[in-house]
Amino acid sequence: MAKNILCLSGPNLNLLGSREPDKYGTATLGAIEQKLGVQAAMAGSKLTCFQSNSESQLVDRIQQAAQQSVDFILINPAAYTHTSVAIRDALAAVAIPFVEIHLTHIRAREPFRHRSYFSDLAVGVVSGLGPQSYELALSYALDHAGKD
Ligand code: CA2
Repeated sequence: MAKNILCLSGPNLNLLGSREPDKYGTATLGAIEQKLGVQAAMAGSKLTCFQSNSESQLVDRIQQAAQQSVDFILINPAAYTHTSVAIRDALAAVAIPFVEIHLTHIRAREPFRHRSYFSDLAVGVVSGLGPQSYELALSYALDHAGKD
């Protein structure tokens, strides 16, 4: 069955590939998303990607997902991981299963990055594997979305 998957990326991830490559790698978000698009298409599914620096836009996009029959969400909330009750509440409200993604290993970084407002609601968390964190999360979604 074709699956409808939404991939959300939070603040500053639009800078990927252009700043701090030692920490966040050299791949641009566009390149990561393009690869994910191919992976989804090869599985006969639809992937829509959205990045925003704005908390309210991410909340709005999650609310829209419920009207658009999105089966599964992949989300790298970026810095909002550690602060956003609003995005957490939106994900809880729409009740669409999601995987939390991080390029870096947040538990191995500064203590303020150890707390996530999302992990306990997520189906799972993929952290620390660079762009492969996105690919592995998508692979899970393609296998499990819509199955309950
Ligand atoms: O490891 C991740 O994916 C993070 O979600 C990335 C966030 C960070 O706040 C989280 O703790 C972990 C930061 C995204 C900023 O991305 C940049 C990319 C290139 C240059 C500067 C920032």
